[in-house]
Amino acid sequence: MNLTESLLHALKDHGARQIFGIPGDFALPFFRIIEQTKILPLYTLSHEPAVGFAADASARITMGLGVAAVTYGAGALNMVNAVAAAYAEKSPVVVLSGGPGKGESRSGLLLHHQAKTLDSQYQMFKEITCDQVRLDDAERAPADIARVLANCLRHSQPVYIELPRDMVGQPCAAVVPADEPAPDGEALDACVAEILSRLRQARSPVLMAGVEVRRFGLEERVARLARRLGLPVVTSFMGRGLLVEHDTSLVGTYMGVAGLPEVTRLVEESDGLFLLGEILSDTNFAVSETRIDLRKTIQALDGQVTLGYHTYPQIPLAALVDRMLATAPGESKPVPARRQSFPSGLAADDASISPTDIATAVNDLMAMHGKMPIAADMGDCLFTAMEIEFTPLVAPGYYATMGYGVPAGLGLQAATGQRPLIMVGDGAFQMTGWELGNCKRYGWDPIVLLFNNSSWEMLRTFQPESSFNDLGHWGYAEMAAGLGGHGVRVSTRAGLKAALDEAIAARGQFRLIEITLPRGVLSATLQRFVAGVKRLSGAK
Ligand code: S1T
Ligand code: MG
Repeated sequence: MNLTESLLHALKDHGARQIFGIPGDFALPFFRIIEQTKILPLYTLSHEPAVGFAADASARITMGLGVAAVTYGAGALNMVNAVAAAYAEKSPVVVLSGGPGKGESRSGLLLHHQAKTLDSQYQMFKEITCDQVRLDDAERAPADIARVLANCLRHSQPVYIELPRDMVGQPCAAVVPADEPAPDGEALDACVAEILSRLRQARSPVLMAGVEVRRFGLEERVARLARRLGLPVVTSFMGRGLLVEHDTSLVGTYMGVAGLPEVTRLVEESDGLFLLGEILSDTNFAVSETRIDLRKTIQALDGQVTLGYHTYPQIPLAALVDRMLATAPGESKPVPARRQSFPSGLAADDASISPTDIATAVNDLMAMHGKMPIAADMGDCLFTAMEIEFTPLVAPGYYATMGYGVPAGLGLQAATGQRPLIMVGDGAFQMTGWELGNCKRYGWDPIVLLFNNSSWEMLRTFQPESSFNDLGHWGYAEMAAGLGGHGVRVSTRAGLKAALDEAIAARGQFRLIEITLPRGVLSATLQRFVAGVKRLSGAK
């Protein structure tokens, strides 16, 4: 077996199911082996940011490893933003970059794709990955690969693997997965006892399920734990889409002043807020109506548990949940059903369309035809997604990069085979929407809802005097055919409903529905968010 085959088998053994990539001369040798061995299917896309976003989404939706294969320099550095997003949002993406061979640095010439030194790329990726390796020694390679992939899964964060092009065919032993160190049993018991006692004493305990719950495949167990403890469950903005397929008392999404008042009150008045795998970010907590005193919460994140002023180190989330299930009293307790309600029953009339009408139309569609997984970009489309029935959702809810939606939808369909709904603004579509041109080759057929307000509307909402937020009119619907899909533009609610009914009935090509939104019309959720941010900041 050669080094590349050993790496590919290891990726598959650690949960990778496909590779997204764009080759280059530094990567052609290992792309050839990927294609010839078929150990993992390869999907090439058109621009490396999309490769990173698709790999990220595939990891999130399958709770496995995402793999992004690129060439050295221009390819890998083109993907830095997508890998940074995966790092910030704890998505286990493996960056596989081709690299110069050993002898090339001795030529005395600067290499093409080289920025500063030949090691610069490796150093840059150190900032946005939890482990890195250059596979320049076939003897050491199996142990190095085992360590890096174990860290990718243990920390649920990206890792960087550089494959010098003169190493790809070197004979190499198989990779033996690294052992997972067991946590300290006594510390785990003490931690669980303290958490359970804190929750029992609380008048109004609440469980907030964060992204780590999904990343570590714990949704079913957490749903069981919530029932066992009789806890109402909420998610944060970033955690939206979690637990939706599990029987739990999922109340809604906490968004502070931008969320539903009953959910905001439940969280902010709780005297036992249990943050399980939740990232403490501004998009999740900065718009709190009343400042939540995080020192009074129970926080389990990044492999440790903090209660008040003390921390239990080395407490992996899975071990914590399992030990809590083993320790908590037997029967499930009844939890009052307080499920969030969502808009439905769109009036199919000639009125213009608002983002909340889009959510209503999607809720009607899913009520009739079943749930669809959603990939959402950054923009009002993501706030609108909060008004859609609970369904699996991949979105950059914290790092908040644009360009994520379309590639993430492609990654979602490649990884699961399910037809996704993609929600994307016109500004974000201009960045990576063209990746839809790859659907035909791979038989992907997402339904794409393009929120066209001809504007960077989120920015205009905060700075209306700037005309640079105007994006003008692009004929997105007309472009769809040229990209191998079907496009239609709608500007009334009747038109939107008809377009969705037609799209859901047609399979085999992507369906782009360009939705004309009147300038300044925002989703109900974004309106509350903007009003809340302005009120909290004292702005007019
Ligand atoms: N570039 C990238 C890659 N990501 C970003 N988040 C931004 C810039 C800044 C930014 C926003 S929201 C926004 C920009 C440019 C406008 C989005 O426009 P569009 O996709 O049309 O959606 P909508 O019209 O609903 O706003 C965030 C705040 O940083
Ligand atoms: Mg826009």
